[in-house]
Amino acid sequence: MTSKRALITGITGQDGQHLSELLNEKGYEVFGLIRGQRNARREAFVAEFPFVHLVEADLTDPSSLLGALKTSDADEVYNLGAISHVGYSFRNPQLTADITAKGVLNLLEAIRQTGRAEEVRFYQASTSEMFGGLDYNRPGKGYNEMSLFHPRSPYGVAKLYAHWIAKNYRESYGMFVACGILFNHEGERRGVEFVTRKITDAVARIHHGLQDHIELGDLWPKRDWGYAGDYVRGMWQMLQHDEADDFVLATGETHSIEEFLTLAFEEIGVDDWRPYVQQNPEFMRPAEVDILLGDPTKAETDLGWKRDVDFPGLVSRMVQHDLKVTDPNR
Ligand code: NAP
Ligand code: F7E
Repeated sequence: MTSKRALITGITGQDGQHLSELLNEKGYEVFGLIRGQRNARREAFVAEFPFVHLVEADLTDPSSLLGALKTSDADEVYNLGAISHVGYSFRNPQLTADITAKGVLNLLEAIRQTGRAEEVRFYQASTSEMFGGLDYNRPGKGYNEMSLFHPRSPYGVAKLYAHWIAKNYRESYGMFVACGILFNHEGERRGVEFVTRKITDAVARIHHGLQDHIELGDLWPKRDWGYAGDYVRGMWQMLQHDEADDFVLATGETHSIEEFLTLAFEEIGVDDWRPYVQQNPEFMRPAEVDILLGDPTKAETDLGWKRDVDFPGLVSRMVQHDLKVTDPNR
């Protein structure tokens, strides 16, 4: 057990919830940054995570960040807050730049202003979206920490700024800054605006007779999909490492949305998903990331990180969870 204190931005999001749970189990005093004068997720969050101290702040408001850092007096800061939806970032590019890119600068500067920059360990949530899916780096082998970047969305571009400013503060001010370059990770806490949860939620509702089809965008893109619970463990491991560094977390496998649909519908005994799926251009993007495949060798070797949940296991647990929460008889 530890007596450490951690501050998490993005506490109400998928990873913030998993990380709160993990750090609480490890004995941390957990502080979570919550934004908005009446955050719609606050009540449910407090009910599920009563041990988290919520502090009001916003990544776009520097003085509120300084206040949150002072209140929490954190040893470890996990910056998970962001506009994280790629499609939304095309429709809100400036907001995405303000929060996902400049918000990180605001937070790093606020840490410097506390005078504890050399004591605080900082985690930046970088992403495989920085690679952009153009397979000219290491064809067939998967992206690693040395691969070239070519972001294909306002989200990816904002995250690339965030990644480099975080590295710059590591190099310039001797701060312990770790950047986790995480490939897609999903689970029961994933928002329904993301394709995996949208599918598992719809499959469950179709099974219960609550809806008859699902509308999706492109079905051919491939992603390296893991389980969020495994990935937040990697975030924590990065901050316990003796050196601040960058690490890819991925499964080393890539699967199309069609493969995800196949497994999800099989879970409710449906062999052919096609009659239930309609394509809608509304869910297509101006530029698509065709394929993402990651190589987690460095994290496995240097951190001893290992993922436990495989692709069929991930789809199954998500569908089973959604069958329960959408059951009209429960
Ligand atoms: P998520 O579920 O979308 O959560 C995003 C969080 O950011 C929410 O708690 C949201 O709070 C918060 N937020 C948004 N704007 C904010 C602002 N102005 N100030 C403070 N907080 C703000 O994302 P996630 O899947 O947990 O991902 C966590 C982080 O990892 C994100 O930075 C994401 O970009 C990155 N990432 C995710 C993946 C993945 O596959 N999940 C992969 C690589 C990297 P509200 O409740 O107020 O909206
Ligand atoms: O899309 C396609 C879509 O929105 C996956 C974020 O966590 O992971 C996530 O970004 C794929 C894309 O995730 C729909 O075009 C088809 O090819 O679930 P997604 P994402 O864009 O990969 C990365 C690593 C992050 O860092 C991000 O924060 O699915 N797709 N039809 C659809 N996607 C959505 N959302 N909705 C559809 O109806």
